Amino acid sequence: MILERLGKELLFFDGGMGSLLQKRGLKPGELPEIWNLEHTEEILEIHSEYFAAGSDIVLTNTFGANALKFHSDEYELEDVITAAIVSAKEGANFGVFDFREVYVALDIGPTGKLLKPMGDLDFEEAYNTFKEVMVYGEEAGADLIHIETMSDTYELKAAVLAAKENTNLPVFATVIFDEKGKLLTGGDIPSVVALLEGLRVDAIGMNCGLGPKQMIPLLKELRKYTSLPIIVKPNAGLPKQKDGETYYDVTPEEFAENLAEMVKEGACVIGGCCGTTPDHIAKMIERCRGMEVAAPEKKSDTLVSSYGQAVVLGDKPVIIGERINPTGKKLMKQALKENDMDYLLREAITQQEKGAHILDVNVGLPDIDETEVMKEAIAQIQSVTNLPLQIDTVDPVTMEAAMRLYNGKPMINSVNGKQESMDQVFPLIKKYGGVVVGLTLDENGIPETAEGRLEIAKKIIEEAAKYGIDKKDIVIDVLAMTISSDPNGAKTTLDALEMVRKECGVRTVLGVSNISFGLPSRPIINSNFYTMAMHKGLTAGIINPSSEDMMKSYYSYCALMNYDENCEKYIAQYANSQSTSVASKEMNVSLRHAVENGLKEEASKAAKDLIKEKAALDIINEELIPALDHVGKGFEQGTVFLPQLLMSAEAAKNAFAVIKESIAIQDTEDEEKEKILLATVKGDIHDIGKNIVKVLLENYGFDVIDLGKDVAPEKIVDTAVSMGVKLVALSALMTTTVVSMEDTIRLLKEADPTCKVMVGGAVLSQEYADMIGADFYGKDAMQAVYYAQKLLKN
Ligand code: B12
Repeated sequence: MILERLGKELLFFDGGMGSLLQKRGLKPGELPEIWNLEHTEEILEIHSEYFAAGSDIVLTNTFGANALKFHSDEYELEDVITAAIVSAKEGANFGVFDFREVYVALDIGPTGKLLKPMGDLDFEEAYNTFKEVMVYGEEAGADLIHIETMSDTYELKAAVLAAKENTNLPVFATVIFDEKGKLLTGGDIPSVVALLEGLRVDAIGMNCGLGPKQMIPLLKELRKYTSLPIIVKPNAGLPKQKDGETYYDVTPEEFAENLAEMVKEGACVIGGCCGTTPDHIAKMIERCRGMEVAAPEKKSDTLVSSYGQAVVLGDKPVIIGERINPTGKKLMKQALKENDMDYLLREAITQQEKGAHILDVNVGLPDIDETEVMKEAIAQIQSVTNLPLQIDTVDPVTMEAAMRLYNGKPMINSVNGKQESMDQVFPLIKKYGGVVVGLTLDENGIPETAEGRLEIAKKIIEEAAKYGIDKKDIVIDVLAMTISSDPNGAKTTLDALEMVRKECGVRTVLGVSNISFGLPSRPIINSNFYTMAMHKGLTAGIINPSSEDMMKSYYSYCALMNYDENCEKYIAQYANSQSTSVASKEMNVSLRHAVENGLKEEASKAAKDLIKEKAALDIINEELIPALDHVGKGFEQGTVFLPQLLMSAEAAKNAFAVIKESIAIQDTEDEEKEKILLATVKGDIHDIGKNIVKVLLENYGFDVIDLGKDVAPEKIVDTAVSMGVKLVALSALMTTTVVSMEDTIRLLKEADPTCKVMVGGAVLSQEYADMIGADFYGKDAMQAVYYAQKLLKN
């Protein structure tokens, strides 16, 4: 069994497959997996070469073998996968000359589609896609599942769940990081660790994207957080281009040396990805065989995560925003009843802006479908904020539905000392991962003494251990009882906090505001109690981050206890503040704010308000474009990630839909309209600007034939010629797609030298436009109209 060896001895993977197939004649565009059936001998030969080089584990040729990527009229997916496994097994017969035990890993790559809300692939559809492949793979005899090259935590979660729920095979998972240690969708190393450890994979690591040298710092960081055996499968260096072809230039010797370094840094399953060959692997094994492996070290960090970041519940206190909860909040109740998700999103963003680290989400109301509303709330809140969430519900069905859908490792509120509660909640934590809040109450209610609460805390921790849930994944809530009815309430809670922290060695959480129920000026009591609680060891206070008093407690506590280096946060917060209390006003969201934060409904509303006082074009130029520029810059600097970029784009589109309505088509005459062909060029899916150009041109009486985005040069040329168009308008927003704009212009001019081309889009300039042979460059949509009028209306 591979699991018995994993982490105890060095295990060797194989190397690249794609480039070896290309050498053997795989054509561009041809599906490599078809070779499992049509060129079985070649596949078998590659596997046997890797086995002969010394690999312990080889990956099947199934990277793209899933229903979303693999389309063939001739072959069934099941046959492709079965053949892949048979070839890999056969490869061992030809390549293994000693009597070592070797393994065939079913290779699982990404589906090639983006999951909602970034793309249109549903989470469960992704899950089912992986499930199908994995079930075939296990049937055909795979020894383990290796999920690799994942760049989105959500897709990764779908794949791991599919493996865990439908097979009995060990699961290895590796992701693709950039040099800063970030996934495409923004996830960092701790967030990947939190997710994968929560889902209980057997080994974790990284592959592809980088060469071994660039991976070493990331490996160190990974080792700091993970308790699992670490896999590294770097490329043979960073990709280089020559004559339009990609190549990698790290030699087998250098690769071997670098990988030995990685073993010293803690990797215990090693292999290669793109550009590596049996020679690289042979040299690597020669160099590393016999090296001692660093046993995986158990870490005790309490981590919760979202798709983009992890929050450590450690010595420094963290804030859990309490506002998304109907209890005692009339407006929130109404919003939940009316399914007004934007209200929730606004609360989410406000709390983030005010300094919350985690957001509590509780939608429990008697007369709503809690499960459905919770699912929607989680999905929507995760699309506007990357703060980790606390799923707060007493209903196990809602809890499971939310945990399944959640992108990351959530905090779960809650379990308690009642047997029934533990029986329901712990299996869910074991399966999906999460940090669970344990309330110190049981069948006999809430103990009046601190000792009584400590006993329940111990019971919860012991029971969790039976499921293999480590105490680092439990935070205890010793419960704050209101002092107006229980005079010893605060003291008992504070004592219990201290005992639990010291005797159980776990982190703690507390809903702070309950303490003052029934008293006047509650923030005074709350904030003082909050400070006392932090001093007794409260890790996470569930508070209202918009409360000035609570935040003062928080920032001053952190400054006083040296959790705020050089009092930086404190100074930033209060250096210029004169006022002592600012009444929290209902936030009036500006269009810029709505677009920057990806609030769709708010963006339409703000646009509706603005259009009453401002001209459409001014709104576009002064609000929409600057807002998108702002997120674009953040994206470039690595502070904004694709999901947020996407939500901003959606919000901008919503606003534009409103603005568009207000631009009444002026032209009513029946005259024959001049045709203009419009498209965003091949490879480019940015179409917001193009759509603005379209509306303005139509508004000025032109007949716009809109071919959409990502349009091939041939299609543009064919349409222009067949429809006798005299002006073509092209949009491109990326440096990489200006090339296809150039191709399009060249082909157009060949087909019809009289046809004029105007171009635009953020990356273009007059110089660029001249260089690629355009007739006109317009820096904004209005310029498109002026040029069209000059050309066609004279
Ligand atoms: C919104 C957005 C997205 C949205 C697009 C949604 C959509 N349906 O359009 C999403 C999230 C999908 C997206 C995806 C990606 N994006 Co993007 N995106 C942006 C962003 C933030 C805003 C673009 C925008 O809509 N601006 C507002 C409109 C109104 O402006 P505009 O298009 O320039 O149009 C105006 C004028 O230029 C002109 N105009 C436009 N077309 C034409 C045509 C003619 C004929 C004329 C005369 C005038 C004209 O008129 C318009 C109105 O005045 C920009 C950053 C930025 N500030 O530009 C990045 C940006 C363009 N994206 C970028 C990147 C890298 C990507 C991705 C590759 C990210 C990824 N890793 O997957 C993918 C690309 C996928 C692909 N193959 O195309 C980079 C490009 C870098 C570069 N220089 O090459 C940018 C610059 C961000 C950055 N700074 O890194 N993106």
